[in-house]
Amino acid sequence: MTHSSAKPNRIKRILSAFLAVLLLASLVLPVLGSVGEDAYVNDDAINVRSGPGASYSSVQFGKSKAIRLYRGQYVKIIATEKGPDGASWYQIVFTYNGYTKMGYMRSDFVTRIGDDSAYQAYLTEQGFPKTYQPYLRALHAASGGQWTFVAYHTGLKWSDALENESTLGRALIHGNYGTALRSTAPGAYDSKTGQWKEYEPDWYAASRQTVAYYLDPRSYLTDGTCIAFEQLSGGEDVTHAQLKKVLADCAWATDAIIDEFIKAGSQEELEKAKQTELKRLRSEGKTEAADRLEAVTVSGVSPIFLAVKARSEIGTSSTKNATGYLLSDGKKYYNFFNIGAYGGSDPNYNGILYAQSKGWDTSYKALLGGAWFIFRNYIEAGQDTQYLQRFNLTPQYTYAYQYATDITYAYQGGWSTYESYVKNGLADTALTFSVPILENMPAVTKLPTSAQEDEYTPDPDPEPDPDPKPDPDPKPDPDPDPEPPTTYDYVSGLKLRLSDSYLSGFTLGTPVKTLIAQIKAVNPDAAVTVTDGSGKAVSDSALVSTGQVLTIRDAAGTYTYTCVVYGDANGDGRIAATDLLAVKKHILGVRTLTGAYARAAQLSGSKIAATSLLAIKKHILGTTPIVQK
Ligand SMILES: [Ca+2]
Repeated sequence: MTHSSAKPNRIKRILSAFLAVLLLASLVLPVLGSVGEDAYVNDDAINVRSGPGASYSSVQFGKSKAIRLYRGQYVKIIATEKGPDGASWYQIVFTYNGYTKMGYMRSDFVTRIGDDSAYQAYLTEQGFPKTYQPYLRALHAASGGQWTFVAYHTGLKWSDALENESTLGRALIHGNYGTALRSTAPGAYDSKTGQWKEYEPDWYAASRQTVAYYLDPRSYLTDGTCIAFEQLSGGEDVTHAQLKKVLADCAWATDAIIDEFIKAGSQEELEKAKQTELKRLRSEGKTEAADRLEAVTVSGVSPIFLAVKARSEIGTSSTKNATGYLLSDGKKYYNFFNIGAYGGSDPNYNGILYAQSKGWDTSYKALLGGAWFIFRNYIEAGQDTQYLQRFNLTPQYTYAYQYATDITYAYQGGWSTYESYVKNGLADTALTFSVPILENMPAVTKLPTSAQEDEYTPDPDPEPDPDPKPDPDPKPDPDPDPEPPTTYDYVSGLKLRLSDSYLSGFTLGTPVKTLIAQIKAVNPDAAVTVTDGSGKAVSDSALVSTGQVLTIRDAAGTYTYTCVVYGDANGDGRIAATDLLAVKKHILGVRTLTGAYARAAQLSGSKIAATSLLAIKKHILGTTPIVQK
């Protein structure tokens, strides 16, 4: 008896040593540690269920947000099960905001990567660390091989970059993101009063962990957000047919103009623009500026980037910005990028006056002038991706000349560019991505959360425990069969609309006290609070506004919603000229609208563009009121 048990024990010891090594390996990056098949999600916004079927609840992030995965997301298939619907479901492990999660997805939304050893060899040759590679393989495969990833070795130490980028005041996070992402460092937070310092209205210092998450290039590699790494320079091989697709729904995009976009983005033409500019500076005696410009190496500007920018600036309808705006000097002027179009009662007209001052009296002059402006403002210093514009990891002016303090700038920019590509059938266009690599990076970075986030840990012990220890102190259930509390559907009761955690459909100009009364009419026992974006309670007489957080507590639970009033981009509950200004600033890239505020400005489809401005104008003029959908 005693002898016979010796051998299995020894095997078990060896096995557990082996498993300990496996477990250690899994601590490095749990998704990679799991045993399974490499695969990717092949479509956008796919639900992840807690069991093999659509009737199972969604897997949550932050205990409130249903996780959806997008095309190109790397997943590991660890099992296959039949659902009650007869469909086959995969049990998958994946990374979400840096956390390892597990759930089920219907098998037709998941594609196995298969044998891509040649591509893996390419990634290794590029010098991509192991922790980047699964994500890049998934994105590459999901694009049908159209997306090319090139390593950008910054030579910078991760710890130095993080130190610099998290300098207090250099990285801000909007109030919508909740306090978990804010810095509690002295100066940013007063622990005596519990007050956060507002660096700008409703903008707070981001914590070091928040900065780490957004600085980490891998955070952008789970889906189309990776467009933050799209190279804005180059693009010499973009064809007329490809660009025609980008501008397909633009009434102003004639074949001639499409060719002009391609020409205006070329290095050769931009070199000419540089010489013209040099001549002007020298003739004006601006020697210093001319000398600085002389030293600039000109690269091409991707025509796709130019086209996407133009369509977001001037929209898709026929516009005089593209067909020529006749001024009193008898000439027509053009402005495809709304350069100089701000201020006054008619910003667009100011843009035309700017075009006149630059002599843009043909469409091509305006395109080349615009491309030159974009080159100088976006690409010149080597900051030729949205990511590098936010985090200047280039050798020139490292950590300086960053385009935004918003820590999510590149993340949001990458995602919204992806959305516009998808909308225009461009997701499978040949694109080149320059992905930064830092030295001594941590295995993983995670977006901070307000509560402990549940994570999946691969089971290191495939053997079932033969002798499970009984629960040492089983607590008697005090009430074995409690009456479940009534669940109220406040959203339908109030005829509102819930999308993600955003609540909309309020009648414009509803006072907060009226909203509270309406909720109490559904359930008199509900406790209701409404706070502004910074967490301060709002007065009863305030209007229901974009960015307000509505919390309803009842016996069944706590429901938290962020309010969206369409057209109210600045969050005062009214639709007025100040909202036009907020949207304009967003479009110009001066001040990015995020969260509820961004939603409030999405008045036609999912983008914020000239059409949003027009809709707000029409509302203010009383011609077409904005619908609270
Ligand atoms: Ca407003």
